Amino acid sequence: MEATHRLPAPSSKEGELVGSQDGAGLRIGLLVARFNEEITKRLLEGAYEALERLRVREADRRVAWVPGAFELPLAAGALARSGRVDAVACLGCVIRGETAHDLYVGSECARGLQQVQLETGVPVAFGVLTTGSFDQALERSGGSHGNKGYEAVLTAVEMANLLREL
Ligand code: INI
Repeated sequence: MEATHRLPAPSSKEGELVGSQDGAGLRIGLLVARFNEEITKRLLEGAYEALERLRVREADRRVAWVPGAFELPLAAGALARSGRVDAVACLGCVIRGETAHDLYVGSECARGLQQVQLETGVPVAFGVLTTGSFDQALERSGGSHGNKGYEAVLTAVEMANLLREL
């Protein structure tokens, strides 16, 4: 397993389909939330590393920032419908606070992103951390638990390729 991610490696028997992790020729959108920017910048670094390793060309990348995770679904919908990308990876960080605010932000973000991918048919990867502490977020953005930004790009590429085969 690579230190950058904790996703199981794809394996398939003859006759089974699995999306390739080759991003050459794919157009990938990255949306990043500024809230908890210290963490989301680390997720973005992981995402860029994955784009490089998976050979997604610089001209095929579209990167945009939004204020917080709550805004990710709206921007993901616009990008998915633009026809400019084959998949979108969304990066954000929701950390538990004293009130229930984070629960609303995190669940609406997840629900909204799932809705966008189901409605548009464009894969939308959920690279949004929902942690109980800042330290847990650090561990998952390039620490001992890998980098969810890297994973999100890997998922976006694999799903874009799989949809072409289905
Ligand atoms: N946005 C986040 O991305 N993470 C958080 O932890 C967070 N909390 O907990 O407040 C958060 N709030 C802002 C939210 O995403 C919206 O930007 C804001 O409510 C305006 O719509």
